[in-house]
Amino acid sequence: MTVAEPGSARTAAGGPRPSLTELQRTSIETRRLIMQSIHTAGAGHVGGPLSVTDLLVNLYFDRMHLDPAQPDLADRDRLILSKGHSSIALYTVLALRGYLPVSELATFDAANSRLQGHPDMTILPGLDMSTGSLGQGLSPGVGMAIGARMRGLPFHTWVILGDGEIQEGQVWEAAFTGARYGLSNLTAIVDYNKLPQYGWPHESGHTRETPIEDPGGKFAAFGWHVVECDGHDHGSIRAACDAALAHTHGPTCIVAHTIKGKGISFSEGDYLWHAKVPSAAELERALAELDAQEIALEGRA
Ligand SMILES: Cc1ncc(C[n+]2csc(CCOP(=O)(O)OP(=O)(O)O)c2C)c(N)n1
Repeated sequence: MTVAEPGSARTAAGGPRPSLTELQRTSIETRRLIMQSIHTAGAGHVGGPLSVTDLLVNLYFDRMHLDPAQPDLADRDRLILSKGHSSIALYTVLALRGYLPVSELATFDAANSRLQGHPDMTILPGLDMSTGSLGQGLSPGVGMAIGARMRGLPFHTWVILGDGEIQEGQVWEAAFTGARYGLSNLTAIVDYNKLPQYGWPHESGHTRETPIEDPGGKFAAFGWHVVECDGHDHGSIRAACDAALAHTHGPTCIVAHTIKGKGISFSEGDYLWHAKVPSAAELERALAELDAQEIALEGRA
C-alpha cells in the first residue's frame, strides 16, 4: 500500500491554490472540450456535463488531495460521479489535470476507447467508481468513508448526485447509513439544476422544472449537515467545501444550485439538450460564446 508523504502529493494542485480566475479559465476550457468531444463522437450528454463542470473543476484543481502520477494512492481523496451520464465532464477534467492525454478525448464513446459513455473504472486509471445506473453512487461512497475510518486513512470521499437521480430509493438507504455512522469524511453534492431527462407535466403546459423540492431539507431529515452554494461560482463552491470539511459530526450534503447546459446560451435551462449532439454550426457558436467569456474574464483579471 502506497501512502503519500504528508504535504507532498496530498496537495490539490501540487503547489499554491489556484486563483478563482484560474479556476474560471479552466471551467471555460473544460466546456470547450466537452462540446468538441460530443460533436466528434456524435453522441453524449450536454446538459448534465455543463451543469457539473465547475463542481468538478473546483474539486480536482482546488480541493482534492491526489496525484495524477499515482492514481492508486491509498490515501487519495475519492470522487464518485454518481450521475455517470456526465462522464465527458469528468474525463475532460481528468485530462486537464494530467491523468490522460487531452487528445484522447477525441476517442470519447468510441468502441474500445477508455472513455466510454459511462465511466468504467476497470479501464481508466483515476476513476474511483463505475457509474451510469443512477442512484447507486452514494452507497459505495458510504463504504469508502467507512473503509477510510477502519484503515485509519485521512482521505475524504466526494459523491456527486443529480437532482433527478435522487428519486432513486437506494440514495436514501445510503443517506440513512451515512448519518447512522456519523461519516464526516463523506460529502454528497447535489447538482441541483432542477431538470432531469424529460420535462414534467405541468398545468401551464410549459414548465419543465422538476418537482423535487428542497433536497437539502430531505438530507437534513436523514441527519446530514447541509450547505447550499452557487454551483457555478468558484468562491461559493470553495466556501461550501470548506464548510463540509469543517463539520466533524457526520456527513455533509452540499446543494449546488446549477443551470443545466450552463455556459452556452442555447443549451442553458433547456432539457432538450440533456443528450443532444451539437451540429457543426452549433459547435461553432458555442465555441465563440466560450471565447467571448474568456476574453471578458481576462479583461476583468
Ligand atoms: C437507474 C436509471 N434510470 C434511468 C436512467 C436514464 N437516465 C440517464 S440521465 C437521466 C436523468 C438524470 O437527471 P439528473 O439526475 O437530474 O441529471 P442531470 O440533470 O444533471 O443530467 C436518466 C433518467 C439511468 N441512467 N439510470
